[in-house]
Amino acid sequence: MNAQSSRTILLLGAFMAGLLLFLGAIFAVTGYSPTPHAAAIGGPFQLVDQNGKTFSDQDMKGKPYLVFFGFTHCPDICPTTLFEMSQLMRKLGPDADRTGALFITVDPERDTPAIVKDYLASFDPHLRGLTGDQAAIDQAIKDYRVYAKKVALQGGDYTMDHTAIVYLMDKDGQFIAPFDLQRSVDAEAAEMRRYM
Ligand SMILES: [Cu+2]
Repeated sequence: MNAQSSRTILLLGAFMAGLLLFLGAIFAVTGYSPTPHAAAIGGPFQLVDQNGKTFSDQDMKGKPYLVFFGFTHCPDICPTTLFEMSQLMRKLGPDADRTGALFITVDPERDTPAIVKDYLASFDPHLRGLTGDQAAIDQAIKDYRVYAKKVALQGGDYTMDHTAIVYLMDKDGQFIAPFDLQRSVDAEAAEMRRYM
């Protein structure tokens, strides 16, 4: 495992610990188990898709969808995750049109719509890549409680450390749960279909 993977896994662990604490706090205050909608993760956004068109959370109304934050220069976690999301979309067949999968960049400085479009050409066409101005991306990062940080590399280049959670959102854009891509694609498709 390389340094990038271990860092990403650490971030994943930190996020999950935070989420558990958050849900635990709700449980402590209310005295009963939180509904799946209790966790305030996600929110409205207005970004730009890989074709340069404005795209907002409203465009996903009526469909359950996945959200994943990453960047096109990512060496391994992002391509692997997008590949797994592509497999799920393929498995869903015609039902894929009744769901969605969003890839939101944490690196809008480099990830222009054209770059994102080029990058997504290697994946299932149901994947939509979103970028935008720094303020809009920062807001989405904050709303989804994503950790994203620029890390300088030798020679003036940089990479991004980022949370590698895949979020499952319901038809109304409410967060349901982190979506587990480490299982059979049949189990993943069955979970997606439950929320259609
Ligand atoms: Cu990545």
